[in-house]
Amino acid sequence: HVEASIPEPQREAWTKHQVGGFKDKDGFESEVVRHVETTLARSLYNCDEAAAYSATALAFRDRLILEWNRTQQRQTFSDSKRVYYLSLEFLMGRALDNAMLNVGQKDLAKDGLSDLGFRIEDVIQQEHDAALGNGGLGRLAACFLDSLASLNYPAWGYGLRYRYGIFKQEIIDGYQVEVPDYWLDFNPWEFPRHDVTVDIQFYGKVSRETNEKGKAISQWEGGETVKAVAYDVPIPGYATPTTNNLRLWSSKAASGEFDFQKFNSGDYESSVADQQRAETISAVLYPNDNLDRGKELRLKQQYFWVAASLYDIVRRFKKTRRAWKEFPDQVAIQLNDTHPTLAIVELQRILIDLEGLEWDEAWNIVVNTFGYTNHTVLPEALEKWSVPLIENLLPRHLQIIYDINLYFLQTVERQFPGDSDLLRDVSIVEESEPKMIRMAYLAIVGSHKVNGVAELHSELIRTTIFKDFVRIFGPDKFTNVTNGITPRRWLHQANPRLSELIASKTGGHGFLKDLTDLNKLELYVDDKEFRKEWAEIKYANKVRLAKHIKATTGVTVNPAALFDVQVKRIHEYKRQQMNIFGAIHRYLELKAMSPEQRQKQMRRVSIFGGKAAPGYWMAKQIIHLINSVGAVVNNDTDIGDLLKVVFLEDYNVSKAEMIIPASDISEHISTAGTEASGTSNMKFVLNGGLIIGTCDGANIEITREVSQDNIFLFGHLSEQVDDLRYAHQSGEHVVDPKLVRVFEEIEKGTFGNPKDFSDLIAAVRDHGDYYLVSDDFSSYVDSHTAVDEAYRDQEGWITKCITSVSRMGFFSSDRCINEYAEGIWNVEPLNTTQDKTV
Ligand code: T68
Repeated sequence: HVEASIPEPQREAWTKHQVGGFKDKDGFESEVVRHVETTLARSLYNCDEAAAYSATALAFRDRLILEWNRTQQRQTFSDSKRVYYLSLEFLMGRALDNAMLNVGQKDLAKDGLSDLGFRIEDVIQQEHDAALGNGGLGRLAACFLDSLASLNYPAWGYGLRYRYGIFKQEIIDGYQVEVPDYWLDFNPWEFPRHDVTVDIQFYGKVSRETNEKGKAISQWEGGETVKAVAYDVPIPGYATPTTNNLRLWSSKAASGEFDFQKFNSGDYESSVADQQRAETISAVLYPNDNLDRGKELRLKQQYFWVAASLYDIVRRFKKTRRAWKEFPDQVAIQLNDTHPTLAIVELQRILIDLEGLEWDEAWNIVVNTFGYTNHTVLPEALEKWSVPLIENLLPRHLQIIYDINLYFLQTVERQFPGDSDLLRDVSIVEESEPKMIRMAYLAIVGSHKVNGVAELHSELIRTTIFKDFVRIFGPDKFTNVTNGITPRRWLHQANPRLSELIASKTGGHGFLKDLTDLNKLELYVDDKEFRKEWAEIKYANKVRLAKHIKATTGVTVNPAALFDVQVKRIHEYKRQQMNIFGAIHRYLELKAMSPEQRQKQMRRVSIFGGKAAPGYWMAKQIIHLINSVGAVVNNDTDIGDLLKVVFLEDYNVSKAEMIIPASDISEHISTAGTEASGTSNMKFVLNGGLIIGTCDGANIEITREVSQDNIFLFGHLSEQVDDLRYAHQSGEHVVDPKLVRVFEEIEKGTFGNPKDFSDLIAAVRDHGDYYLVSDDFSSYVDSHTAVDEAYRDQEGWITKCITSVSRMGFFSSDRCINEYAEGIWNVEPLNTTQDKTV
């Protein structure tokens, strides 16, 4: 605020006292001790690892916020265009390790902590994950923030500050149990901004008045008001002073207090009810991925977050005193899926109702400001909101949506006269009972670019779910930006030894800024010493995971066995059921062998992890089946360590950082055409694991980069899916004989009560096998045989791994962010004068 800035004569006193943060190990130690003794009110007599974590985090936070301040000043003075990334989910994971690495002071902190009596690894482990997301979509947003800062783009993230992130998963008697994730007890990474608040309105009614100039003005009045309070999280770039901002909104009662009159008259409950109702808005993350449930509270969350963010963005723009038509030259807003689509309507409302612009001028600004990223073609995940629900909660917005639709359909009618089928098909309003608003259509109409997240996916949206819009708007509005991952977290942080080995061969850590530098590794693919170290690192990572498996499940696994990993949300389309059926098949084959034959087989550990949405019955059955199979197989003395099946509880970002570097083969086996991209596939390959997968999502582009020889592809293609489904429905569905054998074994009770798994079997055998598990089963099993054969040749395997890693440069989220910046946002990085070197 200009009003709050210090007058010229007093500024000297400020600059004299400017704080600098710690510079060396000594300075770091003194900051840690100061925080332990003052901020935490403890001493060297009661400083445990948790306190050491808190003090270390606070010391780094102080550093970050100084850079944050400077970055914000630089960005304001430069007056350049900013990017705003609106995402209902940010799956950040832990912050301390990342902050230490990005500012280049992990070694210093390691030595400092050791002087003070702590091991840095133990201190890092104390941190609770920030788990404000479900899966891929939320983690992508987190990788994007890292890249935006690392590439010096002026960018902010906007999200919700959930009090409860994704639930913690416990496995009890083989079943998933959900436990609340209260993560805010101590969170040093956020700065509450109690002075940055926005009043958000809900319900009420719209009145229309005519002003002096005879123009009709709509006013949204009455209803209830909730306060949005900003919490800022600094996002440090890697090896750059740029520290961007993630602003998360928290809801509070507008009065901030409960009603004392009600309270004093003994009506305690209703006196706190208003307050609680307001705070409910940002209380909890919805735990569904790729499913839309249409709950009112979810719509409230969406509007609350979008309205607060837009108010903030518009306030910042207005300070520049530019003309409205320059808004899209100053502001790019990216919609992470349709969850923030109301932002389109809200900006149009601000411009026409509050700022007095004409509809067309306002709409032009809106369309040029927004870009929309689609993350799914699954029909059950495409958001729709019922008209009565919107009408009640946001009456003015519904009117504006109808007007947007009217003008849109008028242009379609002019372009394709008399095509009433087309008008019905592309209408933002679905003529159902009740009527529904199709949010993806609204997002398309209100954005200048629409992108998918991998080539196949972008092609599918152009040719299937959005094909009519390609006819209307032309092909240029639709584009592809293949997803990427940040190599800072997913290589340097998760796999420090591999990162150092790569640095020793590629001439330093440059690959962490330009991942295509990895191609230099291909020169060393035959280097004996290098290969030996490579194998040792993988083995050490497997030993670490084996210890974790022992500690958390009690199962002993042999680190020399092939580790086969599938970790991701449990979903029928991702086909964990096919994986566990495959493991049963393997078990049956082993059981049928003579002991001599058996001893010639490859040893395997099948590792699963992932959460099921609490209301997703089939996903929960899959978890139960995996655990039930494990209970039998892991205790079968005929089998020994030829096969182990384990389910790792509570898969999250920090567990991923341990699991991914320990994988030999990982599974990305969705029904072709259903997984928009996948991003863990990239993480596994980058960490020297191979993948088995279908021709789906980014698997296809990974194949293009690493070549067919270094990936295990199987199964039907997306072009074949419709025909196969049609055949299942019309004719007899013949289940693959190997799968029939698996079902028989389950039904015999080998893995516990068969009733527990009957729906899983019925889905394939009796209900049309929508996800084509049977159609792909035999090629899946064959592909696993090929994996075994390839792994038997250890030298050949290592060659495949090194070659693959060297070709993964394309999958950096830096490449991805540069594509958005150039093709969608039209923004440039900001020059930071003194680029730090790490
Ligand atoms: C994922 N989507 C895609 N959705 O499934 C994955 N959905 O293929 C892709 O790689 C990733 O996005 C990034 O593009 C999700 O993760 C959700 O989590 C979600 C959450 C709420 C509602 C709908």
